[in-house]
Amino acid sequence: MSQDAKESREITHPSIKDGWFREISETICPGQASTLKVEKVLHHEKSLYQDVLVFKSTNFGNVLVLDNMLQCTEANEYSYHEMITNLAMNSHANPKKVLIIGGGDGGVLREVLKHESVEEAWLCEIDEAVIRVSKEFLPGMAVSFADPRANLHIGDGVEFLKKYPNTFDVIITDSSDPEGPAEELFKKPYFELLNNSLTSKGVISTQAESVWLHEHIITGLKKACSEIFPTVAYASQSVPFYPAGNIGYMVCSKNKDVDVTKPLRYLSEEEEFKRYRFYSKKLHEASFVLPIFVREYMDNI
Ligand code: SPD
Repeated sequence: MSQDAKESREITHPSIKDGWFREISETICPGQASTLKVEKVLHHEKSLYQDVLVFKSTNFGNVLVLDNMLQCTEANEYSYHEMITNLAMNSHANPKKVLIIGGGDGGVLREVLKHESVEEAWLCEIDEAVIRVSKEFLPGMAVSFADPRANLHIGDGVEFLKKYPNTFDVIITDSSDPEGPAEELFKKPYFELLNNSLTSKGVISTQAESVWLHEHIITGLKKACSEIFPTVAYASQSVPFYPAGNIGYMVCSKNKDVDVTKPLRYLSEEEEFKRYRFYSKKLHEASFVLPIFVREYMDNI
């Protein structure tokens, strides 16, 4: 058997055909698909909650896929993790205690712990498999699990929140799509729990899908959040590895006097270049400027 034939036999997962991973979902991205060329499948398992796949791509490093939906590529993960983290962190004057729901790959945790004000960061992930494979195959993201300020809880986010009222300054929900284990994290009762677990001027951010594909999800989130929080704003930015090349973030605060579209804390441009590859004060502000077609369905909620 030729070397080429042997290598192509190693690639076995239903989402991979002819050496290409295809992200196909009739519910999350109907009628369109992202593809990435696969060099080697590194890991595949059915965890207690979902299908977990890690492959090495030819051009974008290692890639994490949950239930056939792409979560991040090593090469470009910073575009998402820096935004979802800093939109919330920099909308709080002094975040000391931070909670991440989901985010088992560690990317958000790494960004949270870059903030000197943080004394304790908790991460509540339902699926231990995500943490385990990320430590093995995505070490640049999972690096902060070793930080002494990091605390890990394997379990259900909803149950965790019920036990911690009035505790966290910032809560970031880094979930997968609203199907399977993450479904509850897009519903109003979840945001009521988040509100309850925040301290008096607490801030949340949550991954809020794409303006091009998910009007129904985004409007549902905005409606639910606006019924709970006095301050609600939606940011949208480009990201190379999610459907339509775009992802949004719902940012809410319990503080009615804060404008989350303008960071309360920011670095000098020189410091931004040292710390970040994507986020900046200017991008924070710009990401809340939405195209007309999005304002048409969002502004009146
Ligand atoms: N469409 C997929 C959106 C997934 C967002 N979260 C991914 C987890 C990365 N830390």
